[in-house]
Formats: sequence, C-alpha cells, structure tokens
Amino acid sequence: MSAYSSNNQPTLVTLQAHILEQQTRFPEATGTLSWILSALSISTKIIANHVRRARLDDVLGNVGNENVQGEQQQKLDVIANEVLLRTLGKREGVAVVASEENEEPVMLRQVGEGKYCVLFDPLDGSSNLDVCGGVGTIFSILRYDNPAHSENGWLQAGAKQVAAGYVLYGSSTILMMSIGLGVDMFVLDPAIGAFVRVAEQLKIPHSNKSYSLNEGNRLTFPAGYNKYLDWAQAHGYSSRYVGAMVADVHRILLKGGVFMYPPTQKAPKGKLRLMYEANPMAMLIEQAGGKAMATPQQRILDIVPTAIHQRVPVILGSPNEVDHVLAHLSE
Ligand code: AHM
Ligand code: MG
Repeated sequence: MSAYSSNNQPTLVTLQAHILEQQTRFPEATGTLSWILSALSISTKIIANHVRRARLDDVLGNVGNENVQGEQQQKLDVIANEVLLRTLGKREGVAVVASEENEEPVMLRQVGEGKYCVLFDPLDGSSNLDVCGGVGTIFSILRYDNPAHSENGWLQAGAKQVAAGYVLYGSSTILMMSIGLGVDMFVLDPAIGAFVRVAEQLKIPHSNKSYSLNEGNRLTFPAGYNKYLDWAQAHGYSSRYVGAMVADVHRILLKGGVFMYPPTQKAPKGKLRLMYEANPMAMLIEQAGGKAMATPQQRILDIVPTAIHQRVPVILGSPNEVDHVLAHLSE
C-alpha cells in the first residue's frame, strides 16, 4: 500500500503533520516538544545526506581521537554530533543535551528557561560506515523543568522518557518514534525532503525464531546465555547480526525475535549505553508490545542511572522470545 494512495488514508501525513496532530491530544502542550522533534527530524535529514555522500566527500574513517568511551571516533560521528548540537542548540525548550560523543552533558539553559533534556547517540554502529552498512541515530527526551533537576537532573529512569526514537540510514531512511502513544514509522522521501508516515501503532510479532547477538563473544558470556543459544540452535532458530544496534533492533521490531548484548569479559556490564541506546530502544519495544530487560529481574526502563555513559546488558524483542532467554538465565 502506498503512503500516498490508500483508500483508508486519503491524506498524506508528514512527520510534521503527525507531530502537530499528536500535540492536540495534550491540551496543556505548549508546542515545545514538537519544536524539538522537528529539530531532530531536520538534523537526521542532514546526517542522512552526509552518510549517503560519505565516500564522495572523503569523510570515512577515524578522526584519530577516542571518545569518552575509549572508542575510535569516526569522522562522521563528529559531523553528526555537531549537526545535532547546532540544530538543537537553537531550540528554546532544550535545557540540556547529552551525547555519546561528549564527556559531559552540555547545559544550554537553566531550569525554568528550558524544559527538556535531549540525549542521543549521533551515529550508532559507525564502524559499519566503511562498508556501506546500516547505521543510525538514537534519541531520548526527558523532562528537565523541576528545580530538583538542577544537579545531574538528567539521571532519570527510562520510564520517565517523554519521547524516544531512532533513524536508520539504510537502503531507505526510516524514522521510528514514540511519545508514549504507540510507535509510528516514517520514511524519508528524498523527492520532497520530508518524512512520510507509512505505519501507525506498530506491533512487534509475539514470536519469531530469530536471535541477534555477537556470538564471537560466546566464550565469555554468562552461562545462561550459552544454554539459551544451545536450546535455540536445537530448535531451528536463525541468527542475524549486523553489528549496528539500530539496524538489528529495527529488524526485530518489524519481524520479531530477540536482540541481546550480554555482559562479556571485555564489557562486564554490557557494551551498550543505558541512557541513549538501551532506554530509547526499550521504550519503542515496549510501546510496540515487546519486552526489554537487563536481567531476568530488572526491566531496563526501571533502572535509575548513576552516570550519563553508564552501560547495561540488553535483552529485548518479542515477548515470547525474551521470555525464552530469561528462562535460561534463571535456570
Ligand atoms: P557505537 O555506539 O560505538 O557505534 O557502538 C554501539 C554498537 C551497537 O550499534 C552494536 O549493537 C554494538 O556496538 C556492536 O558491538 P560489537 O561489535 O561488540 O558486536
Ligand atoms: Mg552507539
């Protein structure tokens, strides 16, 4: 079904129109959040353009610096980060921005002058860039308008996110977003320069015999993960792993299955970052009817962070598939 010509969807809905439509459901809304979402949309269109042109513009490869996580910064990590900082910096409602690429959150306005904290991973999976693989931007928005928020006020549990989403720069540019009213999907139409809504209220399949994790780390996984993998392989499961969270989670959200990044010897707390990778993905997955856990007892969205770049183990996806993993971890 085309986004432009459906019988039950006579009007074309762009992301902009969708955001304004959802804003009307909150009579007290001032439009500040909508304005921030629109800045994110513009940023990701600019980043999409850089990603498409990366080899032509000779911006592939490392900058030669390490970010705060001790990882090599790619040139496009830096470009994408600057695009987001510049676009969001101008939006009045933004009090704080925090990025995977910056050691400390950047205070733009005091409590009272800005209402929101915007956290992001500007270019997730950027090592995939050199081989033209899928990469993405992940974002999370928290309120920051309470006097209690003044010191490290961004350290809030993911359950408090007011919006979350990601953009996948793949064979097409896809934006997935939730403001707590389900998950909606948009595709960037390069001909008109706008994200066009292609699906509303997306639901993740309950089951799918598919798992996604870096099996190369298997020798140092906690035993329960290996028991799960033995069980899954004996039961005809397929393995799919791109190595870019946005691309891997996008497939799980649409087709079902389970995505995991377990603790390893190299990353004993897991590799993925809680506040701008795991939390936004967990919100989308739960809003689509899935599950997102750090351990059998710990829902990701309930974790109260103690540091902006904190890491967390991740098990998320179809409810039945997450349950299979948790059962093996609990044995
Ligand atoms: P990055 O934010 O530095 O790009 O790292 C995060 C990425 C995720 O996209 C992906 O799930 C994971 O790292 C892959 O890690 P590994 O190469 O260890 O499998
Ligand atoms: Mg990342």
